[in-house]
Amino acid sequence: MSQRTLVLLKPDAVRRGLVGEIIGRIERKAGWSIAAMELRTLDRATLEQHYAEHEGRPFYEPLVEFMASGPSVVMVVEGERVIEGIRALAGPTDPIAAAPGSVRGDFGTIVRENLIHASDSEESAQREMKIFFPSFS
Ligand code: RTP
Ligand code: MG
Repeated sequence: MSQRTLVLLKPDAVRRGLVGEIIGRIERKAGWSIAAMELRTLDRATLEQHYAEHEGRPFYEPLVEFMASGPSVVMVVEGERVIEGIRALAGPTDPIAAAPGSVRGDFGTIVRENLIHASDSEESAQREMKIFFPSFS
């Protein structure tokens, strides 16, 4: 079943020069393709919408600040089971708990600066694609 998902390569991935590495992993998955992509510094309003579910949690403010601290790569990726697939390619939220072979397991240590975001369900993908690519359908 072909799907679309919203992927962010976070400011730490851009700063550390890991964009090519991560996009390469996505591109090499059979049948997946990049449907939209842009280098963009995210503003607070966009991030507040994106992370609304986390408002009020202790990590929310530092998260929004980090996510606005430099450019991110904002992408829509499409293909077979891509929603579950990119979550698997990313690994669990805490990079120390993430297995080697996953993006977070290979390159991350800090929970906040965990390199990549990917929508966690069909519903989140629809919501997040609208936030980041309002004119894209
Ligand atoms: P994401 O939404 O970014 O794909 O990550 P996720 O589902 O794996 O994690 P989630 O629980 O939705 O948290 C969103 C992002 O907030 C940062 N975070 N920091 N305890 C902490 O310091 C903490 N917990 C979460 C991470 O950047 C996480 O990806
Ligand atoms: Mg999440």
